[in-house]
Amino acid sequence: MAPRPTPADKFSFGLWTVGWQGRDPFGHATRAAIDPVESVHRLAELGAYGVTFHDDDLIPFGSDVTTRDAHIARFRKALDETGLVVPMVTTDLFQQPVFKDGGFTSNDRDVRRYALRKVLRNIDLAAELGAQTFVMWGGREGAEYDVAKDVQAALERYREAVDLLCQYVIDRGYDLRFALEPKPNEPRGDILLPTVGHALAFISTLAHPERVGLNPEVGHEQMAGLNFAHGIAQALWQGKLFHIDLNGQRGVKYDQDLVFGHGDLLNSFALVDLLEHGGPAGAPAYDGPRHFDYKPSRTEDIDGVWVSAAANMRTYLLLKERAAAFRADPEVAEALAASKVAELGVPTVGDGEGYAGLLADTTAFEEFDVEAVAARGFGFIRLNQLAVEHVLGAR
Ligand SMILES: [Mn+2]
Repeated sequence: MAPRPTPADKFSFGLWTVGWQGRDPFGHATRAAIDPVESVHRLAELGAYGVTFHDDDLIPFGSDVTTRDAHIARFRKALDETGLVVPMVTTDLFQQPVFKDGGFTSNDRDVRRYALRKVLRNIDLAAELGAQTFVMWGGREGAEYDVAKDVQAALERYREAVDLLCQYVIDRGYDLRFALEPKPNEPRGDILLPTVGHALAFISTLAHPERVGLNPEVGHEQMAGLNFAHGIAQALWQGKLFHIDLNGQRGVKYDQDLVFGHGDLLNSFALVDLLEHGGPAGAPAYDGPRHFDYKPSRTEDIDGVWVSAAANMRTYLLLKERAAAFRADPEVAEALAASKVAELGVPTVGDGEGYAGLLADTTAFEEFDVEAVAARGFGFIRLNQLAVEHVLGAR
């Protein structure tokens, strides 16, 4: 008995996900292209609420104005027919050969100016379609050769670009925020802003940091060997989780873009628990779109594409159910207490106590029984086993 997705679940998909034809560096496409209008209808039937796209997913690169308008009109009609919304639009500064050394950070100034013009045009479209978030994944902003890229200058140009785009959005009065998407490598040997942490540090240097947050992707952090749920927790703590890309990845290797939960299932459980119950008093910590950025593996035919799209949503809802059961289990509550998980929420030094009070407290040091406290176990394995058993449906 699996829960059925509804628009209230706020599931969204990129056109490029279900539309991926299976082309990889070693092989040709294994599937035909899908008309974006068909994707909108199929995703709506499956229970999604939103659809997202890169400019070039919807409007073939180089289209003249009449052709561009026609593509947008057909897409709008499909949105009207299905009720699907466009919560996010993103930019393609990676596919075309002109961007082979990047868009905002290409060594070639003319390319940088062209990239900004392309993005400004796409921002107008995002605002027209009512998107609240504009995602920027700088897939080509990077290098293969250390001596060929002045990284400090590249970061300066990256900042210049984001500052200019923020100013544009502010001056136009658009209700649009930017979300940077970190990735460590692929397609470039090394990509700038490789992890959540790097991107957060970069944002703090911007002219309008309040307008810029993150769009972290499960697989991108895991490609760097990092804990995705931890990265999301820090993004939430800093008020920077503007959007999220859910998918699956099995360890430090090429970007797999598997179905959500088909990689590290336990970390996916922790992630869903965090998103759904990690706010104040168990409220959702994140209320934005649950956006899937995955690729139906090239072994799948067109039916397999829609099966995989449904699988993302079903897995999310099953994990949400399991997380709720975990939170409601009295034995879990008892194990959480024994592990002092909530005690970490208590400030280490009391209100008004300061270092003077701490220095005056002999129980904190002089009379503190180091050996007795060191001998106490935290019971984390018991707690984690309860989580595993809930994920397995054994409780
Ligand atoms: Mn990916």
